[in-house]
Amino acid sequence: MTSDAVAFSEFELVAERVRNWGKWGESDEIGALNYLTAEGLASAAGLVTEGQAFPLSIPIDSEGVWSGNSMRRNAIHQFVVDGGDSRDLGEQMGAWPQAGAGNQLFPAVWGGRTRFADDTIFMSLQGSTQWDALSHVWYDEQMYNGYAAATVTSRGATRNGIEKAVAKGIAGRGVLLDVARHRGVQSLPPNSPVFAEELDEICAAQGMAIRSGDILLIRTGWWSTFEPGTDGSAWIAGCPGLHWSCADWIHEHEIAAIAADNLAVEVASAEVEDVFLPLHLLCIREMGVIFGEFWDLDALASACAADSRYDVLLVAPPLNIPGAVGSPVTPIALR
Ligand code: UVW
Repeated sequence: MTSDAVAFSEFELVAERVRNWGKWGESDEIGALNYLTAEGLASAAGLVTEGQAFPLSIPIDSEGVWSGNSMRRNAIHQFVVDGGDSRDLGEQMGAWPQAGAGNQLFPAVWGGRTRFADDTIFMSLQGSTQWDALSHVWYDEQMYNGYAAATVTSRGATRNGIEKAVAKGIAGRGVLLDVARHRGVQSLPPNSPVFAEELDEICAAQGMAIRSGDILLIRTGWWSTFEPGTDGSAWIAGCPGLHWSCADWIHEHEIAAIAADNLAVEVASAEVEDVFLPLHLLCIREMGVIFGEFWDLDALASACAADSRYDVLLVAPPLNIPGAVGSPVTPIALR
């Protein structure tokens, strides 16, 4: 935390101002996704005029940013049936004395011509291109809409789980705000904050008016600075992004969700006394605005800059993992 960190009491004033608890009913569990409407989606579908599709996900593999991190791990991807197995596993399995009824599949299938491969993955749900669920963060034992933190149990989140966002369906108008291009840099420098005034400047420069229900795509350029072999810890600690004071701007514009090409959407350096990731708390806990992290926005940004059109149809469904506090996603921007 920097020495000029503001007092928690100042943060609390903002928190009270932007809190959306009860706005969509006492039992609401999707927060600002309520801003996504049928009209908004139909209108966003009209943005698909060029026939271009941009997948916005980073690779899920062992070369990610979490090397040396004890909380999150890079993905472990392993094969259950591979190409060598597909040649002679049937014969070998048939010879195994411990082959049970389930394993009889192998000799049965391998007796014919059909072959297949199968694989499995072990990964941190927060470790790659993802959505944070509304149950991902909290303070003072309460999360979005006043639910008790204790409802996030070792069996999963019984409130605000990612499956609630799945049921809503995350699709609508995505608006790219290209901060890096606006500043004329490949990437913002480490720990560079983005303030609301700059968001307004970018909207004006890009000719964009933000509407209720928009999903913001914030490009800092930070993802483009990561390569396999990069010191993940330094990369994580240096993440530039939105300053927590953007909370009022996000609230006033009725943003449905925010995704960025960095670790945390917000700048990594804490600037509020006793609070780690203050914008997470203001958006996810107070407003019910979910965050998307590690989104690769570079190819989309080039296409948007080429024809000066920065809005897209965004389709970004989380995986249907009941009780999960986040989910991997391969978002698609269509234009
Ligand atoms: C934390 O690091 C707590 O959250 P996120 O992965 O959303 O940045």
